[in-house]
Amino acid sequence: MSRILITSALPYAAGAKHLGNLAGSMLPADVYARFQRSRGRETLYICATDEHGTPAELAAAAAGLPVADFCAQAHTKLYEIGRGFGLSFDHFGRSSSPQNHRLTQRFAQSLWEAGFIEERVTQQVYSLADRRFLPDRYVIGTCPHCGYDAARGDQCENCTRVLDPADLIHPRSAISGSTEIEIRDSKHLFLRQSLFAGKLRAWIEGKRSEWPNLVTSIALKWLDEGLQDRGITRDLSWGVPVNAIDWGPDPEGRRPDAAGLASKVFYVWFDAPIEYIGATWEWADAQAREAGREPDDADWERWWRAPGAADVTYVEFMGKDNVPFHTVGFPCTLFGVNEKVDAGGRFTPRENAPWKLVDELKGFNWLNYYGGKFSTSQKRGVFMDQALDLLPADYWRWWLTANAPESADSSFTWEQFQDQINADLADVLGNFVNRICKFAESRFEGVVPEGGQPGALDEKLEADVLAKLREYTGHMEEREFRKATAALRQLWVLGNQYLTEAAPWTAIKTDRDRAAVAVRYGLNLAALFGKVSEPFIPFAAEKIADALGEPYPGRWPSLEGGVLGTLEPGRPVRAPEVLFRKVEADQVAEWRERFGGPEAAAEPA
Ligand code: B3M
Ligand code: ZN
Repeated sequence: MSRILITSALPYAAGAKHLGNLAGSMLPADVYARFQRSRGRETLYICATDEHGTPAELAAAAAGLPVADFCAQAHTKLYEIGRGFGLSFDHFGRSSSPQNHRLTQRFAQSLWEAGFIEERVTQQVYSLADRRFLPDRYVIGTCPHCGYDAARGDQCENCTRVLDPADLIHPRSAISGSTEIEIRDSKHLFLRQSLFAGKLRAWIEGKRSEWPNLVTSIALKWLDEGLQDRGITRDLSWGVPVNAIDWGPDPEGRRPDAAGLASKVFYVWFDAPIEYIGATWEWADAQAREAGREPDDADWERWWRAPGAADVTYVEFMGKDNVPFHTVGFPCTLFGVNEKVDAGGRFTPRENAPWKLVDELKGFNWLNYYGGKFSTSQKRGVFMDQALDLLPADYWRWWLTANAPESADSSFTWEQFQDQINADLADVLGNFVNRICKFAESRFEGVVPEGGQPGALDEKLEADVLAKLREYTGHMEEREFRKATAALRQLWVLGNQYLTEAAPWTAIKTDRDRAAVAVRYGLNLAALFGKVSEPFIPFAAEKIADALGEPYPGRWPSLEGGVLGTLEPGRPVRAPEVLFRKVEADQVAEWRERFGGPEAAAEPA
């Protein structure tokens, strides 16, 4: 049986995450991880904070904190919010960890020695007042196209045109406002991605039938536009330092200019995906520490390197904006450390054990808020920390996966949220579990009843449930979350229909055995619902398991049959506390007021 390695895009340490971020990466990854664990597969779900680069520096400066302290705080906060949502990370790491520093440097060194990195001199903006190079977006000035006077060096927010800092009229530093800036030469390392264009295309073409169309079409579009070599270093102080590397010669005997590269760090998009591996290393080290043994590289390498990782299926989850970096950028890094190139441009595998590339990539479109964008600056839409103050995690988890932006963008509206939560969770699932457990409590002394013979209705139920369960499981294996939640809802509906038809409350008046059969089947249905709903609504699933004396988290039922026979007669059961409360109209009115409604979304982002 294969092992499952799962990663979700690493949230930037900077700033709050809105529900769209959750819906397009961490939440579906968690749902899938819970499903695979319950199926009995050895599963590792890895995530981390992405702590380097300009966004973290800018956010730390805005908060008036040293960037390292800022990131440490942001990491803790994001981890806690994640736990609040029930995200079952096996490890939630930090891209600033020593393990990621080591790996990033080691990969760069290896790429250099294989001939895949080149040194180039580039022109960068230098601020005399700040005594530092300025990243493009730290330079502001007047847009040459529309005259907007606070355009950033990478893009004009007003007319959206992509800019170069040199295009700006009256350029100045965004840090100090100083106009004393000049263009200076700066040495940088470039990953020769263009060498891999053919190899990448063949690899992605091979994934066309497996990966969502969204993902392969984004990747192929990038390749069609021509694969550019990519600068992998930056003139910043916060990040993985370049100068700590003990460079060996490249195939032509050259070494990088160490002095010219001092005081530079790797580009955040170079080190961030490497942190998937780095965080696995962090996890293995933490495991060893807990067990009181010496860390062993084999513990994390078995997830990432052949031959140990031959039975690993690696699945990535992310929003569509991250797809190019995972289908082009990171694979180029990994191709490069797995191979070398000769003078004729031919690739040969290296002697060392190759690193694993992604097997399945699940990409998502945008979740919008009333058809407009979620916006931190405009305070439009709900952010992760706020959401948990309003309602328990399961409500959000259910709605966000049932409406996952899989084949197109989708929109959150309070009205639709209310309707769907009330219909699916309160009326269908919650009501079912409550009704059957209460009835067992009041009429069968709170135990699973004995006696009676199943008849045609019960047998039909069993067959219908099994068929639906197979369908549902298939969608889960395929990571089709909308289809999966629809099938799960239909499964719950089968339970309600059965209870209505079997009507134990009527049967008990004339035929106690008949009522006993119906209650026994009903309780077994409730236990089954708890088990198979756990990936989406883990908190409610635990309450159901507790009420029915079942282990939590449970094992996925066998698809061979016998799915309604797990609760033995005589076992004590009780009704759980209310599983889901209805979302009320006055709550919706209040939240619309507070977070914005359709009128807010109509304003430009
Ligand atoms: N932090 C971008 C984002 O949060 C980035 C993902 C990194 S995945 C290696 O959208
Ligand atoms: Zn403009």
